[in-house]
Amino acid sequence: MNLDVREVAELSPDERASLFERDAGVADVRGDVRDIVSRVRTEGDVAVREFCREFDGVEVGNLDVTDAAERAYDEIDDDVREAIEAAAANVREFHERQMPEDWRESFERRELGRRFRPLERVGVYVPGGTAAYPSSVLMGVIPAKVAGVEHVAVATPPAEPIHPVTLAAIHVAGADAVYSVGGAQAVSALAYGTETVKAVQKVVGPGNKWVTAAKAEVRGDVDIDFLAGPSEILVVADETANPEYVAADLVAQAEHDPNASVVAVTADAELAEDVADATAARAADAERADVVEEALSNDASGVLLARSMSEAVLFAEEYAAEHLSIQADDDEALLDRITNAGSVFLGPYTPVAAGDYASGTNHVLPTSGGAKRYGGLSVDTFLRSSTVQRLDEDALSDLSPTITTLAEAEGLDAHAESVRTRLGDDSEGAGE
Ligand code: HSO
Ligand code: ZN
Repeated sequence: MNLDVREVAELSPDERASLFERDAGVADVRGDVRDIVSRVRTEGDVAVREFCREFDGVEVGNLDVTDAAERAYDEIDDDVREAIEAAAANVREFHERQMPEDWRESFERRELGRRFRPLERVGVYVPGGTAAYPSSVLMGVIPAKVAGVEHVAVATPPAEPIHPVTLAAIHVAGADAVYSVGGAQAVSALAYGTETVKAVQKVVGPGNKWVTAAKAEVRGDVDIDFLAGPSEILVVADETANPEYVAADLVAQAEHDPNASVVAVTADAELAEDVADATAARAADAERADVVEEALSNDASGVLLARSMSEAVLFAEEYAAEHLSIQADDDEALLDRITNAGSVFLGPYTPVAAGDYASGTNHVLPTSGGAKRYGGLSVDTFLRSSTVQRLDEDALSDLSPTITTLAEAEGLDAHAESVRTRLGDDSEGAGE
């Protein structure tokens, strides 16, 4: 394949829309997904089995395959088991650091605080399909367990057998139930429950366009994390970047999905040409060359030349990448100017693959520009907070004029009365 370098300043409105309003095909499948979700909701296991047959070509025996996880752990190769354990330890450590503590403090005479409690039941979707995703098991299950969620269920597509490394990761991460179901039908089963699948309060995890559309569909009936669609990377590079490293990172994320969006932007014309050439060469050599080349040729991918690093920064802000890699001399200064990014990778020795698997940060991240509005999966995803307060008589009398005045301004006298009755005070609000 050939990759053309395009100039940021010359992008047409359509090209800009493809780059900045990425939806990875989710809108196209919303209608079909609505039918799948509602059939699973009304028909339960029967519909789940039928969709497994239709979409995965698998006649599932047991939908509940929880017991298989421990067996797989014992059976896989030692080096893979050790890699899972090592990655899991780093993910656990990073997420333990995120755990907030309950607190109570005095604000003058008011005692106020905040406490955090885990959700009780959550479902983690783990993609299957053309690749196995044991790493996504760790990224979904471990933060939930660190947060203290009692019942963490995993749903993953019903290959026969389910990839043993995925099952082993489920065991290491400590999931409580495993279901052999994928796609929109899995999201619906987790959201509404079936005879076999226990309904959860929140469905999290990445997925293809069907999974992502299904999460959008069930949102409201259950909570979801956010829409985490096919992978994206934006590399912001300057003339000091190694074009081979940039190309390697683009091809790595491109191999996930034909709908992946992989972009490099630089103000250096020579680097742009070198990245385009290196990317095309690596794509041709890639084991998953078909997927990589399709991802590279989609309208949301490309190598872009900016007129200055400031224009590259503006581009990055607008693109709001799932993964932002900064391969530039003054990477920290560039980072200071960029707010919109799911996860940031600084410097030449920090490939996105490090965060995908092993450094400890989470790889379930906002795609399609979601990074403008929210961050990736974390322990917070699995916690809800309550505020707590206690006032004594003096504290309530301090507040009384403010409460009663505002209550009266809102025409809600019973609110004011609930204060007055405690203070033996029958006066009107402070304004009177
Ligand atoms: N880059 C993907 C995560 C992943 N990579 C899993 C390899 N395995 C989305 O962040
Ligand atoms: Zn990846």
